[in-house]
Amino acid sequence: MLTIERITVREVHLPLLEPFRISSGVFRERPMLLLELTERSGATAWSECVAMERPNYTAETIETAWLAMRKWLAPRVLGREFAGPHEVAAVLAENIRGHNMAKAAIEMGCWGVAAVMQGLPLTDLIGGTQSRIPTGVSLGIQSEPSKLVDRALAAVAAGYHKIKLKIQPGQDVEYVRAVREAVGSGIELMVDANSAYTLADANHLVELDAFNLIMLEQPLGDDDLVRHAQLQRRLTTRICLDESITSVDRAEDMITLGSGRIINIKPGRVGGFSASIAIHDICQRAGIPVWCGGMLESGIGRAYNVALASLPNFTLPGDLSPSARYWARDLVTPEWTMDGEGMVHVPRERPGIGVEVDVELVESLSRRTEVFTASA
Ligand code: OSB
Ligand code: MG
Repeated sequence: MLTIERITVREVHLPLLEPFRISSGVFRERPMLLLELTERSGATAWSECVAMERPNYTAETIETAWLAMRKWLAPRVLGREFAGPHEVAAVLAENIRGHNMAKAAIEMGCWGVAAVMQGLPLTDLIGGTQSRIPTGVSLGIQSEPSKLVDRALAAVAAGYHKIKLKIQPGQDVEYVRAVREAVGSGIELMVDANSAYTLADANHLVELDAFNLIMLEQPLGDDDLVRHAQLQRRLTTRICLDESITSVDRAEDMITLGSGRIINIKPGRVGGFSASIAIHDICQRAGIPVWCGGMLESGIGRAYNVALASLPNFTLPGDLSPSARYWARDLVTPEWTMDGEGMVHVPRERPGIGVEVDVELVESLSRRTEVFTASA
């Protein structure tokens, strides 16, 4: 049985070590919502809501997520008896459309609590099979190719298994060419457009086929599977969908339509672990590789991503960079690190998410806090 009696939500802002620019805007700091869930037994777990400050990645923001949690989602869950965390997603979905990141924060927190209660590391609770995950890095758009080359060379030296370059019209082919020439042919390179192109750019995007990229992530509209299928037919480079995959059905649609050949699974975007695991399973049966994307998470959200990425069909390196890539100081101990072979270790030393939250630090950074309880 699983009964959540209290959810504490806090808003924390973490300054990024350097600005991160994608086609739809620049992130200088990471405002985030952190949840602390308390179960009837007294067991607790932290989770993170990956909604951004502005609606430039998905429609959700930290404001809408807070509202959805207060008005609809927390009341739905609090005080309710679940047989286990696998039941939570369906209860949150019933007659509440969208708000996937808000739902995911609560749903994943329930998986975290269940792991604590069962005395298991989160990876074991969900059937993880990998103990180390190859790490990738996502490099933001730079003002000139040489700056991107410097960062890419540093990433190669650091041992990352995959280098992802953010692109947008005007900062694409020549940047990618410069990086490919600098790093050589043996490095796994990919690009991510965050929906910056249209089908009218197809001839231009075909030029990327020359650089042996492992994939082109989300070139077209976030809700556009049909044109992605048309574009995929013109490219030899595999399309990977990120923003477009918001549910299990959308993953099936991608496979049916041929809109892409790889999926970036971000648990927040699809509403949590249940949907993530279902998408993983469908893709495994269909021969579609998946990998775990990132949303500039703190060490709390990263713990869930690492556990998820331990499932067997996460066969490509994840955007699971070490804490020190993003923050002067992360919110967890130990911080997330990468070993000498560019791997992040799946923690199995303790039950739950595998890292301790620095509660004093979180409290000192909290700008607002709200407690939701069953009786409230
Ligand atoms: O598209 O994957 C993306 C960050 C913010 C919003 C969207 C994306 C990203 C990243 C960051 O690529 C990956 C990371 O967390 O390291
Ligand atoms: Mg992406």
